[in-house]
Amino acid sequence: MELTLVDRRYRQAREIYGEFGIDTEKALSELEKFQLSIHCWQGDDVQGFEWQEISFGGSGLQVTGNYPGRARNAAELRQDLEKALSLIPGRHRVNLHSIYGEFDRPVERNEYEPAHFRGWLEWARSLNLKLDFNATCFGHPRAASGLTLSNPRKEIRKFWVEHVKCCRRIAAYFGRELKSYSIHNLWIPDGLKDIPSDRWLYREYLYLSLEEIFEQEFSSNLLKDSLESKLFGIGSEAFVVGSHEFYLAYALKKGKMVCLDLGHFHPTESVADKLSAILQVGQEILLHISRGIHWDSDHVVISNDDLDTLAEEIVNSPCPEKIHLALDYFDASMNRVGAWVLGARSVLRSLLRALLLPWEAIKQAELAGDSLTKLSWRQLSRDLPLGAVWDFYCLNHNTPPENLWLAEIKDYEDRVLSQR
Ligand code: RNT
Ligand code: ZN
Repeated sequence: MELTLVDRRYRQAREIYGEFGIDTEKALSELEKFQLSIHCWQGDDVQGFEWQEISFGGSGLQVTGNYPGRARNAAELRQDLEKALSLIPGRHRVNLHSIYGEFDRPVERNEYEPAHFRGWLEWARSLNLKLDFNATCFGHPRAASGLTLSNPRKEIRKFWVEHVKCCRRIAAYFGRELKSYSIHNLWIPDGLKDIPSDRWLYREYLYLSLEEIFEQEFSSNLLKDSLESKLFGIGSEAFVVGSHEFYLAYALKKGKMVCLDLGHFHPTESVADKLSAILQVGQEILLHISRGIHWDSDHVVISNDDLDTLAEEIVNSPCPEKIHLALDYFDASMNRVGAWVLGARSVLRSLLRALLLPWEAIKQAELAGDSLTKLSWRQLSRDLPLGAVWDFYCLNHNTPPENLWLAEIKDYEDRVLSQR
């Protein structure tokens, strides 16, 4: 599509939205404010660069597919991330897991240090990117039982406590060096496949482990902690130690964030609905934007009602700066770089859609008790030319409009990925 056509379509769209009292220019400048934290682990199927292969047994995670071209080292992963970022409009963040350190000899997870992440730091600095971070309490022989921070065996708990402590220090190092807080998110696979006989025991161990982990305090300019719950996982079907209630209670009392993963709740539960509930009291929230299908929580994000409703809640929040957005999915059955682009662009497009809804009319109708009018406005808004505004935004950020990014991914696949 030529630039002039995108321009013309936009001008027409601006006029159409204008007739409904919607200011597209304002929506476009609002959209600039949203940053996504792009998860590095989509690029290599959550393998990382440790000397031993990651094994998912007991980990609660499973990656399926064997599409060719996955990144095999840090240089390839960074190259792929750069490609993806060049197709996503706006300035975003990158989210690392600890297994993506660069190690020149075998280093155990309780010995990870900032030095192992210097390569990432320098790369981020050169591109003016900020980094977020995650401890990796899975895919390791000491996690094979599926119990880490809540393991009844003291030496195993100690190992994982030390690991998470190292990871918080690394996140704070990113925060300090890049002059922006780094979010450290903690998800653990802990749970039981079958009916627990002593739920209290595991939860008390997890509580005590967290107390030890958070003993070291950091300024929130450097580090923000978040805790991610799950309803169930593979191997933890009957019981999850770090449930939503567990972490929500902990986070509220201790001034931490909860991380809400869109794939981690019962399908009829709405994460969108939780934002305004938690933020009445809670300080901040991290979102793991994902797409759950049946038991799997990590499908590539595309626009659907869940995402659209989430975006509506975010743009309508009086405190959107308290809601941190991160992607979280992994699919090894398709071009992995394209999967990043598709997910990130879908989130941004849903945010734009939400910014362009006729909120005044909708809210007025609701307050007047006129449900029919409220719903009719929503229905009508489906026919507004969102795509024209989105394409204009993309081009203004030197990224391709919606019908052209896929060709760039195919070209990258031919030139780079298929050579691996
Ligand atoms: C797992 C959690 C967690 C992971 C990443 C790799 O169910 O969603 O966030 O996806 O840490
Ligand atoms: Zn997650």
